[in-house]
Amino acid sequence: MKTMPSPLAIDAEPYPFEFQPESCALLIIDMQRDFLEPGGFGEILGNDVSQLRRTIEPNKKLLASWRKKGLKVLHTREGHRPDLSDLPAAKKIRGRSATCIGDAGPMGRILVRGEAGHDIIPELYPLSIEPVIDKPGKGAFFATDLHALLQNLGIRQLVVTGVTTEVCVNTTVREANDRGYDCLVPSDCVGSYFPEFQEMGLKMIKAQGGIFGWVSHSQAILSALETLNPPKS
Ligand code: C5J
Repeated sequence: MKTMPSPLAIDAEPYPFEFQPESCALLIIDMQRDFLEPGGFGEILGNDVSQLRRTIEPNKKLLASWRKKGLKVLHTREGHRPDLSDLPAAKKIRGRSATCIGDAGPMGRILVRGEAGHDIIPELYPLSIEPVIDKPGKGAFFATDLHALLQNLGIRQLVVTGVTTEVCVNTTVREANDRGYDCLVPSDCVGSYFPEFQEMGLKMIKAQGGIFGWVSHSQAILSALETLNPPKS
């Protein structure tokens, strides 16, 4: 009978996360040029992109180590079809901004699939074997095939990173939790334009005994990854 290897305990709050590498995927949320790069949609809206850019280096290190161990990686991008047929009117007009989704921006049409600003930043660019989930909403499970992919891959744990902490990361963690996944969020690999939302977004995940999941630091995950054997070729 095949036995599962015993899980590795990763230091986390509210208590250690029992990491099962072969059934755990790294899910990187919306590390898109329009959110992170100077001159993108995020900055046009008046946000300080440096609050998000500090997550690039820790994500790069985590991604490199994750790939080295041959573990599963998935990426998401928030955006819409070029004809905007999947963009609800409520989302288009929300915020009453002069420039909104679908309009011309500095990196092409804002949050439209295929445009430069919609793509993932070069520092974390997906490999061809890594699925990219194009999502029209904030949560990565809404109107996508993410759940089916994870089920087919035998995944039941997620390390969730990316932006923004209180919006797409939190929504995705909540959706994942309701579908039976255990989520671990490394605090230095998620970012918000607003420091107070960064703090509260993480607190909300780990509150009440880990109501939506666990919060840790990428170093704790890197240390656990170091103990794993390299993949069999
Ligand atoms: C937002 C996201 N904040 N990826 N998107 O609109 O969090």
